[in-house]
Amino acid sequence: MKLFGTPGSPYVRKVRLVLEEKRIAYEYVLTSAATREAMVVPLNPLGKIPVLLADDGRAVYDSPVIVEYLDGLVAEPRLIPHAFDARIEVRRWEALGDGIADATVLISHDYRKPEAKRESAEWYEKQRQKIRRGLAVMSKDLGGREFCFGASFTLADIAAGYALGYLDQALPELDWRKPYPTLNQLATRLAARDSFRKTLPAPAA
Ligand SMILES: N[C@@H](CCC(=O)N[C@@H](CS)C(=O)NCC(=O)O)C(=O)O
Repeated sequence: MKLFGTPGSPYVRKVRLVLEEKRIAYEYVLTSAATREAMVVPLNPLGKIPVLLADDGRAVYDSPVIVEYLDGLVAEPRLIPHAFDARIEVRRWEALGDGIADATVLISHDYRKPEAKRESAEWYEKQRQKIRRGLAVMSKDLGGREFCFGASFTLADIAAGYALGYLDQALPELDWRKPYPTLNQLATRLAARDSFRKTLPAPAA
């Protein structure tokens, strides 16, 4: 199986975390803006990464669908519970992580534009509010527990961990750790796992 992506994409890291946790062998195919048209578009008409090319030849996207595919493909360790309520809770955590990552991607991409072409201060504040509100709910729902959902590691922890890691990398000035000490502890615990260490992107040069 092949995963198409770039180390800078938080969604690609999320999928790599799942592959590592489930110990699924894969070939990581690096894409770039220059190769995207030729490599990604034939697999995903939306032209977005990550895309997974499964061994049976099917292309799977986007990251929530890839994660579901991988969790169904290899039974253990199960990252998305079967039970309905538990499943919805874990997927809600995933949506929170993805939403925080979405707002962070928007801000960090806009930062790279020349100043005159950047979005307004109100737009930036709106994105930051989504991040802050998402963090507040993550913190409240985590409470004093070790795992984001239930008594073991699930996709909920991957979702929180990849989003918090991406915040550190893309928006270090947001300094979320002080206001959310239990999320800070969670992020520190997760960062020590092999899967997180192995997929940590190199700092920007
Ligand atoms: N919801 C998608 C988001 C994927 C996404 O936006 N990927 C970005 C890279 S971080 C991308 O490929 N952007 C190129 C584009 O939008 O054309 C997922 O979870 O996979």
